[in-house]
Amino acid sequence: MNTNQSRRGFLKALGLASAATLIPNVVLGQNILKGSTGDNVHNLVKWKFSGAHWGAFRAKIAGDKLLEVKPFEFDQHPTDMIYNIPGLVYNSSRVRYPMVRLDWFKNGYKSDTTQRGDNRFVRVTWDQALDLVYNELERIQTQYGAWALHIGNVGWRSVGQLHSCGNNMLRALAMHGSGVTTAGDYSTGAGQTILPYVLGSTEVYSQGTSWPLILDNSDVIVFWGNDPIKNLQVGWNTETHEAYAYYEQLREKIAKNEIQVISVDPVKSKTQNFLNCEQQYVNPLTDVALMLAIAHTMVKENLHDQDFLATYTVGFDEFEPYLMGKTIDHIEKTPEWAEPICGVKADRIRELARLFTKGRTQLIFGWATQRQQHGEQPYWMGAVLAAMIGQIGLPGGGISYSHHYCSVGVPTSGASMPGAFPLALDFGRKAKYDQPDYQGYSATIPVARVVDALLEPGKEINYNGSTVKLPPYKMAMFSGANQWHRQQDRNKMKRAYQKLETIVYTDYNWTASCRFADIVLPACTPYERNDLDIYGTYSNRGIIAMHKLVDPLYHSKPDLEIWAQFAKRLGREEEYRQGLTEMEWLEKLYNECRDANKASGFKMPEFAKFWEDGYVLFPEGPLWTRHADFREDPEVNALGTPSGFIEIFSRKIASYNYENCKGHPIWIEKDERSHGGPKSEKYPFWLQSPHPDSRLHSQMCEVDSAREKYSIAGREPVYMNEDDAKAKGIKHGDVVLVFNDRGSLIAGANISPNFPKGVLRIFEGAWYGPLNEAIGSVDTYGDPNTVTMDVGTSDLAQATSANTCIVDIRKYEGAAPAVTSFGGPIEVDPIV
Ligand SMILES: Nc1nc2c(c(=O)[nH]1)N[C@H]1C(S)=C(S)[C@@H](COP(=O)(O)OP(=O)(O)OC[C@H]3O[C@@H](n4cnc5c(=O)[nH]c(N)nc54)[C@H](O)[C@@H]3O)O[C@H]1N2
Ligand SMILES: Nc1nc2c(c(=O)[nH]1)N[C@H]1C(S)=C(S)[C@@H](COP(=O)(O)OP(=O)(O)OC[C@H]3O[C@@H](n4cnc5c(=O)[nH]c(N)nc54)[C@H](O)[C@@H]3O)O[C@H]1N2
Ligand SMILES: [Mo]
Repeated sequence: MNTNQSRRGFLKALGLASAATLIPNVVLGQNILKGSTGDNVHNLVKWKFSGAHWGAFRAKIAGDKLLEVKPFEFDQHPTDMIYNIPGLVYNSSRVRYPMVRLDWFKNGYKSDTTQRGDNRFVRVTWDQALDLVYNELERIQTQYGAWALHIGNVGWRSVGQLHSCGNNMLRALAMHGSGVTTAGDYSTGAGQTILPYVLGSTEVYSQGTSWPLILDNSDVIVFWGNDPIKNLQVGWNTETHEAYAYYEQLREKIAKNEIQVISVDPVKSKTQNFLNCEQQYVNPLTDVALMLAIAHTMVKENLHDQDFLATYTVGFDEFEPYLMGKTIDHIEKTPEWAEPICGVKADRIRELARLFTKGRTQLIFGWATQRQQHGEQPYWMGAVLAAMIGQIGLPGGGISYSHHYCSVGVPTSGASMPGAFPLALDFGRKAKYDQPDYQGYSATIPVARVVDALLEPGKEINYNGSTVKLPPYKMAMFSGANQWHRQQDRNKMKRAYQKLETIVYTDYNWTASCRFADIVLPACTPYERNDLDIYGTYSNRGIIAMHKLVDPLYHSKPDLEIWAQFAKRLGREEEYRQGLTEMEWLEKLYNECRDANKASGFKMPEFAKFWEDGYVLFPEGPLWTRHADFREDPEVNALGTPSGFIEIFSRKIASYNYENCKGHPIWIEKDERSHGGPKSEKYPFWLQSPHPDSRLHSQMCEVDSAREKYSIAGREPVYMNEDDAKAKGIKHGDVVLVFNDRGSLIAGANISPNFPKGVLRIFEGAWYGPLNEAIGSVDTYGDPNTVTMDVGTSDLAQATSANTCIVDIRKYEGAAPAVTSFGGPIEVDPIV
């Protein structure tokens, strides 16, 4: 089935293919929202509408019970993850009550912090818990000052513009005082820092060339360290999954030899298997060596586009001598030089150079190659390669860093999207503690360096051309993030967290982050409150109503309620809420959006109608080519770089004098690397920890029915190839130990032909389940960040290096300890 056509058919049936209109629910055949026709008057079965990272869906409710969900009919490529939602709501790992860690309950901020992680907690009332949080924040602001409060970066929270838990916590904290915040994120820390110097924007969070133009114009598409078929399942906002239709068309074109697609990846990815395309194996972490040698061949064989380089770029003349072995390391970057590093035969490297310059070539990078030590380099070198090919700004040519994300490449509707609950203070209002004195410490630190701040307080580090002085913060507040999943090196974290006096977590799930906190506040899930969301993060395809499906379970509350109760302690509850109820807020956000759209010709129904229907959809916008305006006129449409051109050499970066990020891209050996790299004699396997196929990070790991499908012997799978397994005496289904000097974890062996020799995979987000609170204790479930390395990518971005990690593996001898990750805290009575 050509699903793109059927999607268009669907739009057409709704009168949307050409003009902006509303969608009456009845067009769908029957009034699905009103329950099935067989219901008798006492039947309480209802269908409601909602959205999630996994897509929009309808939910069947009987009484106050969520029974099942089915994907919204518009979604032609729903992910199976959507079916986990009832299991997410009804889960034994839910945070049920406000909880305080036993020793913190007894001794407050002077507690024995070596007990953190023992999972013993005391149940308290909401008033007790919020008083404790409030009093601690008072103490921190008065005893120390703003530098002592760390306000954790908000992670993948849930969708919903009103209850967005990050905005709610940040707004409430902003009413109270200031704290240390973070810069960058775990996803693209290196990419979003380097690319503004090179291409003038972060590129990673940008709309990309429309898929129809790529499909019509590309001769060669290269997915470089990129697995879109796996990663397009989720979106930052409610995901439409529209991009999948284009991958189906691409698969057909590959079968007909109309487009050649190469996946440059050490692993046979889900995308490669889906498209049935070529794989270009490369040794892990060595892409820059491969790219340099491709560039070298282009120069040697005069294949590079010198007109493009002269017109649109600066600095090739400083880069070329490096390529030719005349500067820095004085090594010529020949294919023969690269072969032993990257594991690609010299002749094949030359072939790739010829192939990339023969017809129209679209490079499409994923984000994993920048989530490694020196992760700035592959991104910069990718841009240099694309500049040498000379097709940046042409449809189906040039470089993209975002097509694997949130249906980038599906044209943007152009409609305005609803705003969100404000995270800042209203105009003219001030915080209670309004004069932050950071005592010489930095008020903002790079997000991945938050553990270093605790272990090396006062240390000055380089960061993107400036100096950051790490504050030895005393208290940390988190919401909508799972720190004990996303941050690297658990045992380092254990050591560091002992220095913290108080940690407050707000979540609906009892993750390891709650286990290692002192005060835990139970949020409800997004399915237990009313909200609305953007449908299609980049396509802005529509607006989704998120009906409350069931009442909040146990003592959990919507984030907005939690922080409104906190604001009450400041005497600012009304101000916090701006005097509006939940439904009044939704109506306001909707109506503001409706007014904005009226002006640009996008019609939206009255709020009540939208709320009953569950959605508004907008027609697809015009096709678009990234960087086309720059190509057309590089003077008028200059890039945001210092020169306005593509910077192959950056004077600015060169002026920082960083050893690990120089004025142009270079090959730098890693601290540790498999396949003959440093330390590989001791730890021969590369452990990659990409994004899970069956979860969103740590979200849904708690869902037992989902875990049953992929776990091995009750543990997170570690994927490996047959030969490696044989050599280690490991069989499919065995319980194994993965270890290095940083730590060890128990996992279940999954033998798979997708993995080459020397490569192991454990998906990130596996719930950390330490045997006990002691530093060094084994992780019983299989969290890869038990063994990953916590160092900055370089002095430039100081981003996460999660993918630079080598380990060894062996069969687990004897009975493995039970998994401790799931099922919530050990509730204790402080009196006994
Ligand atoms: N080894 C390794 N580590 C990685 C990565 C990797 O590739 N390898 N990737 C990194 C990347 S790119 C990312 S983005 C991060 C992701 O890291 P996180 O964003 O921390 O990951 P999530 O598991 O999505 O955590 C979101 C948390 O918010 C909670 N939550 C959801 N909805 C709500 C709500 O409504 N209210 C409240 N209060 N809480 C809610 C969830 O229960 C969950 O605990 O991980 C990073 N870590
Ligand atoms: N299903 C699902 N989708 C998601 C997410 C999720 O948790 N689950 N998370 C979302 C988020 S927050 C993000 S940041 C994105 C992440 O998007 P990415 O960072 O692009 O995705 P990853 O899955 O980490 O890795 C993609 C591919 O890179 C390859 N790779 C790793 N290292 C190297 C290398 O050194 N060289 C080469 N050539 N290839 C390498 C891996 O083998 C893998 O096939 O995904 C988003 N999509
Ligand atoms: Mo991410």
